[in-house]
Amino acid sequence: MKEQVKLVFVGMTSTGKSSLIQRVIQNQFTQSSPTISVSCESLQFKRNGVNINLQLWDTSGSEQFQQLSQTYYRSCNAVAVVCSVDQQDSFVRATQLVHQIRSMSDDNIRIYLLLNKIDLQTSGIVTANKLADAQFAKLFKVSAKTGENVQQFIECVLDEFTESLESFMDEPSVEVQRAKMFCCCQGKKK
Ligand SMILES: Nc1nc2c(ncn2[C@@H]2O[C@H](COP(=O)(O)OP(=O)(O)OP(=O)(O)O)[C@@H](O)[C@H]2O)c(=O)[nH]1
Ligand SMILES: [Mg+2]
Repeated sequence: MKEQVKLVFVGMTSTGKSSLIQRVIQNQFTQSSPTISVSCESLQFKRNGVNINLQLWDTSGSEQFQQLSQTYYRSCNAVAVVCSVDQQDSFVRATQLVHQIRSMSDDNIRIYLLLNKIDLQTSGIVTANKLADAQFAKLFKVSAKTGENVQQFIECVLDEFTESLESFMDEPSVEVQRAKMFCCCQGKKK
């Protein structure tokens, strides 16, 4: 059995979305240029006997591609909303994005807040904590440059996906419930 996890990175331009994806895929940090349009990379994992294809979708933070980005987070399992410690505007943008994602996506979508570039300074942490609390989103303080907490974030996405899959499996399907009802009626007739 192969499951697909679609994780989309959104956030203001220059917050480090492409650099974070590069850290996950290649475990390196090199200068990147602004993303044009959308791109996707994928990685294979195995969790509790389930093969998982993790797709990492990179979107552009620039205005001209906003419409396009929306079409990607409409159909994904999880979104990483990226802010940067040195860009105050990125917190405002992150709040707008969380609202937009919630209004346009499935209720089951997981929203994570990533505070990137923590190698530079720690000044954005208080704002990011407040934002995460207000939006009920899990916060990861990360650095694409040093790699700090990046793997932990990916592990969390995979773990939460696996847990949701297991709880879904535990729920009796409509067919099973119907079958139970049917058996019950049969029993009473006898
Ligand atoms: N110090 C530091 N710089 C970073 C980090 N992550 C990214 N950068 C730098 O920030 C700049 C923007 O990074 P990108 O990854 O291109 O940002 P982006 O969010 O993909 O930007 P768009 O594609 O325009 O939306 C680049 O100069 C990166 O080298 C980090 O963790 N620490
Ligand atoms: Mg980019």
